[in-house]
Amino acid sequence: MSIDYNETIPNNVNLADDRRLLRALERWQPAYLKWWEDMGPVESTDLSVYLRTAISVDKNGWANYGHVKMPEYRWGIFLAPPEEGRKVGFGVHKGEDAWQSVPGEYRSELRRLIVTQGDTEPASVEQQRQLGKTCPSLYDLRNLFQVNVEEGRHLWAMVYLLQAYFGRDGREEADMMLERHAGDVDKPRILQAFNEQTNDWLSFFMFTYFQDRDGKYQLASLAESGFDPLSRTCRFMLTEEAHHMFVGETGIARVVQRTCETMREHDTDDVRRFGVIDLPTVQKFMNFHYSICLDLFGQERSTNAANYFSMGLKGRFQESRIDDDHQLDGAVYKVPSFEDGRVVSVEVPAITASNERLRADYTKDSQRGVDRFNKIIREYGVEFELTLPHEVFNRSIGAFAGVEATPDGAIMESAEWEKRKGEWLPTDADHEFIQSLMIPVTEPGKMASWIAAPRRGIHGQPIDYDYVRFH
Ligand code: BYC
Ligand code: FE
Ligand code: FE
Repeated sequence: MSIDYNETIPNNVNLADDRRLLRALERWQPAYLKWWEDMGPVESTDLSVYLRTAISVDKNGWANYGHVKMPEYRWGIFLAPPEEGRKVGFGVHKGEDAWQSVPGEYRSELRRLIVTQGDTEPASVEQQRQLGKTCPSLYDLRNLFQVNVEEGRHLWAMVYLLQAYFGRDGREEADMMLERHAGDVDKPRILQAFNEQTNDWLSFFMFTYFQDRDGKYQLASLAESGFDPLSRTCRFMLTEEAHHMFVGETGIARVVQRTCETMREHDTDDVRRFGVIDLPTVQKFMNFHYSICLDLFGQERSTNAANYFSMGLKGRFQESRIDDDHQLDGAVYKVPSFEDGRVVSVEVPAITASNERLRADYTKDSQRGVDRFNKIIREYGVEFELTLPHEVFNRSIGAFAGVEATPDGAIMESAEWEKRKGEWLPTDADHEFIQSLMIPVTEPGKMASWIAAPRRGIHGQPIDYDYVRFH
């Protein structure tokens, strides 16, 4: 049986004309579909979901809406349109023509970046696979699946690069993307935050708020790459990432709103008994997700990062808008460090500090949404402020790995941390409580007790639209 891949895989990379790539994809696609069936959203095979599918990169094509049977979703391969005469924007090759093929001397670094990026995409789908069973509404169920299919597409994007540009070892790496699994003891995903459990919807909203935002910042840095196909791929992925963060931000906002409503209505902050999530618990989940996401940026001082930058493979956030030489000759940057039991700030060569700089950009962006959550809380006249924990809190990578501290950054002994960490991170009892709220709501327009309705529906549809049809 022959499959018209040009038809089943929407693309703008001339797939039909590239026989070598087609053959690689012919091998990989069935394995991908098998993985989706085994490791993707549970019990989703028969569902018909109101999804957006990218069928081209222009304004009208990239967001095509309609009900789709989940396994028949058409995962496509899209690169943002080429920029005429694009140059390498930073590093030692600054000003040279951007590379249309892999520069031989940087092959392994480039492959490693693409593999690390690609690995996170299926990981997130695996982490979220149980959530469909406990959706708080059809609207949310649809958003979950939208995020999942797009993360699947992001895997396709990286697999395309590996198969099209890296020959045999690229094909092997593509196969391994489907062999590592989130939380697997023998073959875990590469980055730790992608091995954590995401088994409840509060975690899902925190994930899409914080972890997908790491995606935004990493993709933005890779979009600066001198390797043009990577740059173009990431630029297109970023258009999809915006929606994932929207799901996270509006999800947390709706939780906060529902809680504050209930606090006002009953004039109490003891709200768990009304089936809503108390704000201290929201704070604990925030502490957890934000801190594990800070780890995703790597070490504050990193020779890997310095190499990626000088080689022209991975830039800074919005590199071209930064007013400097883009080579960081003699430039310095302040990074946090832990010395004599104290957090201090030390000046290091800026080129080694690009992980830290990206993390700082990320923190600023994360804070903006938290400010909006606090605005909602204030509007209800509730006295409570959500905050991002200090960078030293609950870290496993970098200068603060192994250091114990409160969310305010007060250092403590590990014995005390063990005793008190339940004040700041979700405890088993907190997880149990959240799980007790995870009762599926599948009647169009209805919401679970713990979350407010969204302000509007999707793509002009009403909130009580049947976003997911069960057959
Ligand atoms: N966990 O020199 P360093 C997304 C390792 S999210 C475990 O600082 P580097 C998405 C590191 O590998 C975006 N290990 O590392 C979101 C190194 O190992 P070796 C994902 C870690 O390379 C939601 C050693 O520690 N994209 O798209 O400068 C849903 C030394 O570290 C971790 C990318 O990450 C960790 N957290 O920085 C779906 C972009 N951190 O060499 C999708 C590509 C570090 O000693 N990746 N290590 O064996 C990169 O740019 C870099 O690999 C990192 C790490 C920024 C992640
Ligand atoms: Fe992604
Ligand atoms: Fe994402």
